[in-house]
Amino acid sequence: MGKKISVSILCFLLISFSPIFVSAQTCDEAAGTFKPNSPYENNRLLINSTLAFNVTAHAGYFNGSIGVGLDRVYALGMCAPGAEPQACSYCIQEASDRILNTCLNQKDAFVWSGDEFICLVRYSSKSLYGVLALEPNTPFHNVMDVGNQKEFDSVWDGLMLRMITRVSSSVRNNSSTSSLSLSGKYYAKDVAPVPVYGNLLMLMQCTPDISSKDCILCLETSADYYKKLFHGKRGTIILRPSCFFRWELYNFSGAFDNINDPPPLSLPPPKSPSVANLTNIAKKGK
Ligand SMILES: *[C@@H]1O[C@H](CO)[C@@H](O)[C@H](O)[C@H]1NC(C)=O
Ligand SMILES: *[C@@H]1O[C@H](CO)[C@@H](O)[C@H](O)[C@H]1NC(C)=O
Ligand SMILES: *[C@@H]1O[C@H](CO)[C@@H](O)[C@H](O)[C@H]1NC(C)=O
Ligand SMILES: *[C@@H]1O[C@H](CO)[C@@H](O)[C@H](O)[C@H]1NC(C)=O
Ligand SMILES: *[C@@H]1O[C@H](CO)[C@@H](O)[C@H](O)[C@H]1NC(C)=O
Ligand SMILES: *[C@@H]1O[C@H](CO)[C@@H](O)[C@H](O)[C@H]1NC(C)=O
Ligand SMILES: CC(=O)N[C@H]1CO[C@H](CO)[C@@H](O)[C@@H]1O
Repeated sequence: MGKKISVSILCFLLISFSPIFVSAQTCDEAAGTFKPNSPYENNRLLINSTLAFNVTAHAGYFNGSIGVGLDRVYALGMCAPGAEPQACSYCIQEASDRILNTCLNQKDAFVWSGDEFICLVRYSSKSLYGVLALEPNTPFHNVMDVGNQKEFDSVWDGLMLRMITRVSSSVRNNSSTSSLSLSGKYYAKDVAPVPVYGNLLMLMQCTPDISSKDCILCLETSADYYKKLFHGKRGTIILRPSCFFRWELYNFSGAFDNINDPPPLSLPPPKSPSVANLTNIAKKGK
């Protein structure tokens, strides 16, 4: 397809406090550009000034647009389920602002951002609602390798398949999920014990507007991507406009503070990783 993509990354590895701030904004060069001071830019600025408010006002998920015709700007904002409104607002605001400051003239852009939890912001010249977007994708991987691949792979496959089935089953008990916002529709985090490393931790999320079939496709595409390109590495993050996929051998992003979905774990807590063991957030070549 040969899409041209530019990616810039901000990353802070706060080893002593363990949350790892991951943030990568992707400006989609293939989707067209706009001129400075154009109505498109103006509409984008308008959305930026209200998006954080609108996301928190809609319990963690909002999609909307401003403008007409070719100047119309669509946007989507989403926080991970359970995020406090204030933290959600901050995450969305920071992410939106960063898109505007980095993707200076690209009409389409997205960013997954955050430390304690993740949030997503997308801008586009086309309607985003219900449309699966696999590309552009932005992958990262740990530079370290896993030993004993066979045993590891079978745990990895089992966890991945279980989670994809669970995350995408939109048939949910309404009464038990009514307190969750839309953003929790396709969200799963889970842990499985692996030999040597202790725990394998995985986190997946799709935007709630796509179908469960598309959510499965998005996550499976990311799982396949890992297997084709980063098989044997000790951690992977794959960011796509419609879905987030990350797994690590350490407790990342505080995302695993309390795992409610599966039965309680009684596993040894993972040790704090060394720098070399963290998934390498390196700049992707243009
Ligand atoms: C986006 O909105 C926030 C909050 O209103 C503001 O502080 C920031 O400067 C805006 N970003 C740009 C690039 O205008
Ligand atoms: C956000 O909500 C405000 C009203 O509070 C509205 O005027 C604005 O257009 C909304 N933003 C978007 C992007 O729809
Ligand atoms: C959940 O509620 C929605 C409407 O609120 C309904 O359409 C859907 O069928 C319900 N799902 C289940 C599994 O009960
Ligand atoms: C839905 O969840 C409630 C509370 O957890 C439970 O009592 C009820 O039996 C569940 N209903 C179904 C159809 O699973
Ligand atoms: C990475 O972590 C493993 C345990 O998960 C440990 O045995 C190894 O020494 C660590 N590597 C480095 C370079 O610290
Ligand atoms: C993961 O890290 C968070 C924050 O550092 C901590 O509160 C939580 O107990 C940890 N979870 C596990 C399973 O170690
Ligand atoms: C939840 C929500 O706000 N959904 C809206 C997203 O945008 C489409 C149109 O672009 C609306 O139809 C949805 O209602």
